[in-house]
Amino acid sequence: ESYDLDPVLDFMKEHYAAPNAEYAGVAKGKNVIVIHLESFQQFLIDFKFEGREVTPFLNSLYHDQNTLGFENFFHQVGQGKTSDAENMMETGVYGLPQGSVFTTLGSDNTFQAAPSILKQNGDYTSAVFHGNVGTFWNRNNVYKNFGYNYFFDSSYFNTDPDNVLQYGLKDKLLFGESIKYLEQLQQPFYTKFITVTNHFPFPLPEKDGDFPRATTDNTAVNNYFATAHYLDQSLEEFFNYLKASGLYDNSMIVLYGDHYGLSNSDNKALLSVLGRDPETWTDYDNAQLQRVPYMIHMNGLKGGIQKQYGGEIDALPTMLHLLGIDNKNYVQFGTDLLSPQHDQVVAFRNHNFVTPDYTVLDGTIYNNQDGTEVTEPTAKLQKQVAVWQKQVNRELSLSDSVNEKNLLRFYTPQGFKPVNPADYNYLTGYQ
Ligand code: GP9
Ligand code: MN
Repeated sequence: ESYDLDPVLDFMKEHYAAPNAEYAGVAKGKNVIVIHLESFQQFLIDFKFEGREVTPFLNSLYHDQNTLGFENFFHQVGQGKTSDAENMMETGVYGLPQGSVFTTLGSDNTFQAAPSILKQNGDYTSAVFHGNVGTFWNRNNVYKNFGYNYFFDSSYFNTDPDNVLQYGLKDKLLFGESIKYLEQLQQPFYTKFITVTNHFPFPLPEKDGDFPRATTDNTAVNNYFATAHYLDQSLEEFFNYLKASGLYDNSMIVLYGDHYGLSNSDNKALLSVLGRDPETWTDYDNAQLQRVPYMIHMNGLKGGIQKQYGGEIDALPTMLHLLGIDNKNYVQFGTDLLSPQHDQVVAFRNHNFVTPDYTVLDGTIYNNQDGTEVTEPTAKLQKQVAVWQKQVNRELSLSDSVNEKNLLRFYTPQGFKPVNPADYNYLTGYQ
């Protein structure tokens, strides 16, 4: 099946976007701290509920002069939810059309993921901090194929019932209790903190936060702002620690939302909070809510709000170029968001897509200027949309073949050493 590789490598050659000279290597040798914002949607940024900013800390970070804040960055997950986001963010390959690539193929497939790339280009030590059991989403096996040196799962933390909520340790405790491990890591390190408190249907005990609840007929909508506010507070506490410890000055901090928190059916109740008329709400509006934050913050970075369209698939090429590592020889389906050649066609897992000017959902074209359906597209527009759809279909099917045929066992990028998962084991904290 290695001949299946050729169309993949052809696509990589055509689709490659070179680094932006202004940003290439500006973070070289810095620690990388990735913060996974569970179920956090971009509409929460700068959003006020009953006159109060839901996420004042993230708002200030988003507008900080040392932050690249992406305004049109979309999640691209399928049924794998968090695990699809992780796969895209760390390998540059999509999740599967159905199910989760982590659970179905993650134990035995060959990956060329961020931890191993950074290990081999800068001798980075890598670790994940996550307050859920390590077997969830088959992470304990997948991370060995990613080349993570450490995986601090719930067994490393104090998971008394009062400290845990739904999928794991409350976020403030995750950040607080991870510090003793973080400080032991050899630098430069590449770390990922996966939060969980802001998870559907967003229950939060009154003692953990007094942010006002909405009063719609939908519990998830009512609670969403309180758990997002709690997550925001946990981030502020963590940043205060990073600054006090000095880690802030030699780290690049990357934050992203993994996928939507409120689904299209929840959005009906959200309208009243957003002040939108249900009569005018369409699939176009649901698609616009699929934006998630993507922020890159580093002391001294030339920041600014970024308008280019992109998604989770573009994150790894962007990060590698900032670290001075060229992704040219890697099989990654996205492009560096900062590159002049960045491809702004954003594919969703279901083959729908958005571009800066149009949103195309099951073949229906919407104009992004005013959100209206283009009922009589010109021949020129129809042709252009067909070209975009063809590329989206090609990109997703090539990614599916990489996953389903495990093609990376046949392709080792020049200079890359394949990962041996047997080199890693994640002993629990209590052994
Ligand atoms: C599970 C947590 C939530 O450990 O990451 O996963 P999700 O339900 O969002 O996929
Ligand atoms: Mn998630």
